[in-house]
Amino acid sequence: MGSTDTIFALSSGAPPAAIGVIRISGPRALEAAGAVTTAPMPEPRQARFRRIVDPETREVLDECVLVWFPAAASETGEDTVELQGHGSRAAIRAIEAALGRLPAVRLAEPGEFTRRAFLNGKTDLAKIEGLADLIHAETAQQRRAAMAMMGGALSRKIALWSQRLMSVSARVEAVLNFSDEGDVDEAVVRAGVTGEIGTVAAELAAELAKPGAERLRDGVRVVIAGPPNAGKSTLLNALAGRDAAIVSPIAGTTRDVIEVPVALGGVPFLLADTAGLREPGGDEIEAIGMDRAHAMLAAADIVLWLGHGEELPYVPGALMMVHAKADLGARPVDSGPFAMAALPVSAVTGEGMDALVAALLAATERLLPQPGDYALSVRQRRAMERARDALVEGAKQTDDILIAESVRAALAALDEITGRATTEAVLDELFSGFCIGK
Ligand SMILES: Nc1nc2c(ncn2[C@@H]2O[C@H](COP(=O)(O)OP(=O)(O)OP(=O)(O)O)[C@@H](O)[C@H]2O)c(=O)[nH]1
Ligand SMILES: [Mg+2]
Repeated sequence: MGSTDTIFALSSGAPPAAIGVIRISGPRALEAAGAVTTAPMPEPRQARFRRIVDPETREVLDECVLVWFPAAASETGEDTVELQGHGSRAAIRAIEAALGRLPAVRLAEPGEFTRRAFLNGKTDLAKIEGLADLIHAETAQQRRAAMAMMGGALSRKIALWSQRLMSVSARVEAVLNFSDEGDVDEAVVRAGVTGEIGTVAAELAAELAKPGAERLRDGVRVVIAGPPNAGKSTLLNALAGRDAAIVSPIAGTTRDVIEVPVALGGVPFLLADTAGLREPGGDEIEAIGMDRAHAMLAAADIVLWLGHGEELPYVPGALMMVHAKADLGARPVDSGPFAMAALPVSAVTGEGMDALVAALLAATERLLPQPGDYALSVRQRRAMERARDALVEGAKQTDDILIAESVRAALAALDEITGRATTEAVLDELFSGFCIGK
């Protein structure tokens, strides 16, 4: 499977659909498109109506709008043709079979179009990760962060850090090469170099301290907990907008953890309903359910506690006291170390629900990237950590050779983020997560 193969794939969504776009990319893209259509190729980037035919039988398989993009200005950096036909399963299967019979033309592997764009210098890995996130974005917040990454916000910062480190490198080399000639004041250069290395290390550390992409991708973990019958499942259902959990007047209804992803105010949340917590004494299943509830509390970003303060177990995450069933009347104010105003909420009348959602959104501010900012993926974070560590080490060194070595290591780690330095294995891993046709 040489990279000079011409590849094709359905790039639009799964058929049946109103339209189905088959993309062909590679040195034989024009030839292949010509073989399965009737009239000559239109001018580049001009949309023209064409019939798609079987090259052997000349049977008409579909009708389409054909556009071709010459290599210099195409997305993949190769000649690319788009056949924008109908999203018919049978038509697409027939067209794909016809294309697949042409010599040196084959079905694309997952992410292969994007991989070619990367290899042809059309984009970098950070932008590609942004693109992948955009495709999978389900909430407004995810979309904004993905757009920032895809638009090159991180790539630009990496480029600036790299430039500064390269200039540091040049200064260190100058000391190394010309120190015996007496025209370089070694001490001054070395102090400047150490200062700049420390500054970049601090900037990388600040970047790493920002919220990562995990919560943006998986949702902020909100655990609803409290004593049995407090109204936890009813509250989960009200927030989720559907009857995800069973509700009943019987204390001990919920046994297992019920997780529901939901977008509130454009922010992704993963809500979890848990078994009511009370003194042991119930059956074995209830005991297991309570163990699970405790495990969820330990991993929660935010806990909605529907009981009194005195009943509250230790929670490491943010805590919000909720006075559920507020329609049934006020409740006595908590006393003691956990005294904290409880938000009155009724899942039945809707009272306090808007305030609860607003409080949840406010609590996510330190957990999610700021609107318009990107979030680092685990891969990007690891590389950036290595760059920071190398610089922290470098700033401690007095030997010029070791300083130069640290800066080189940091530069190499930063290059991994954009893919200037990367391995086949990293690319395979990254692109395997893409769909065919992307
Ligand atoms: N009036 C009123 N009743 C409510 C409200 N929320 C829940 N209830 C009722 O309280 C009872 C218990 O509700 P659930 O949501 O099952 O309570 P839970 O905390 O999940 O209970 P367990 O799963 O047993 O721990 C049900 O009969 C609900 O209809 C509310 O806001 N107002
Ligand atoms: Mg319940």
